[in-house]
Amino acid sequence: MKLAQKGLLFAAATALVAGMAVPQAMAKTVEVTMTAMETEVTINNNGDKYPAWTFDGAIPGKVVRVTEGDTVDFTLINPKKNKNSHSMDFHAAEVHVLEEFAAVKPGESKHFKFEARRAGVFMYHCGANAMVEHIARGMYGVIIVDPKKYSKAFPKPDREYVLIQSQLFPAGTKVAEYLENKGWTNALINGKPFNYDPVHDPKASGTMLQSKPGERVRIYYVNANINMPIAVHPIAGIWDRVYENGSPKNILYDMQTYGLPVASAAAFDIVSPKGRTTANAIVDHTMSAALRGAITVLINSDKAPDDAGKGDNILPR
Ligand SMILES: [Cu+2]
Repeated sequence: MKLAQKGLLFAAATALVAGMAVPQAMAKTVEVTMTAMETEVTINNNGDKYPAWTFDGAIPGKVVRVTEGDTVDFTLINPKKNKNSHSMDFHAAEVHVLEEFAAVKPGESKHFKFEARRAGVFMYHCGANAMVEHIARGMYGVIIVDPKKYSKAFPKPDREYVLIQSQLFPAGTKVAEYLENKGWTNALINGKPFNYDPVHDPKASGTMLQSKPGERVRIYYVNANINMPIAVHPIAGIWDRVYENGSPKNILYDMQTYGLPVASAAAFDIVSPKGRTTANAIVDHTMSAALRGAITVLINSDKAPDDAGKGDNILPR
């Protein structure tokens, strides 16, 4: 064998040992289309209606999920029948605020792409003028950017849930009133007060969050409030880990309460005791928010269905 061939063989063997020859998950392009809809939605467990502004007709908008390195190919449609301009501001994007995030008039649409370069959990929202009103009326959601690889420090969880908290102001609230934090009536979790808490609201749908004893449950918690930070605490539990901004690089251990400023998000891991049924109440320990709706029940029981907290069920509607 010639020396050059030997060298090539050696290089190939070294690459295999170093793991270089193992194909990595290819970065992909993920097409996402949303339609701005000014429409009535059901805003509580009593069935009351609210004149919302939404992405695709629901509060919050759909969960966007990609892997670090993927390209998001996004289109926003603003139908002619709408009265207002709308826009999209992905907190996971690094672009030009006046270009990609520009407002789109009724009857027009906008297309842009960005590479989701950083793993984490990021809010998205409409940023059209007056932004405060567009967020308050429901135009927000979450984009989860999964890391390329899970690890011991950032393990793949057994179940996952998205909880997006926001403030409900009465229909007709003026911009100045939003800015003064005046008149808000409820804390919404995924669009309704006590959405998953039949203890505090017997009319709650009953879709509590569920897991089996001993499982690792990861909660992606987003602060879509207008004015208030959130104190995220699992009553009768301790956060095994909190990943600030949802990043595998930012890990805190054994936390009781963790604060989320407005427009931020984090991933919270909880692992329930094995061998018995337990329940946690995941609250915003800011009492003015908790008692207005920011309480969510997580039941840890052998009866948890296998598909709860997986796939499309991470945001129960
Ligand atoms: Cu809008």
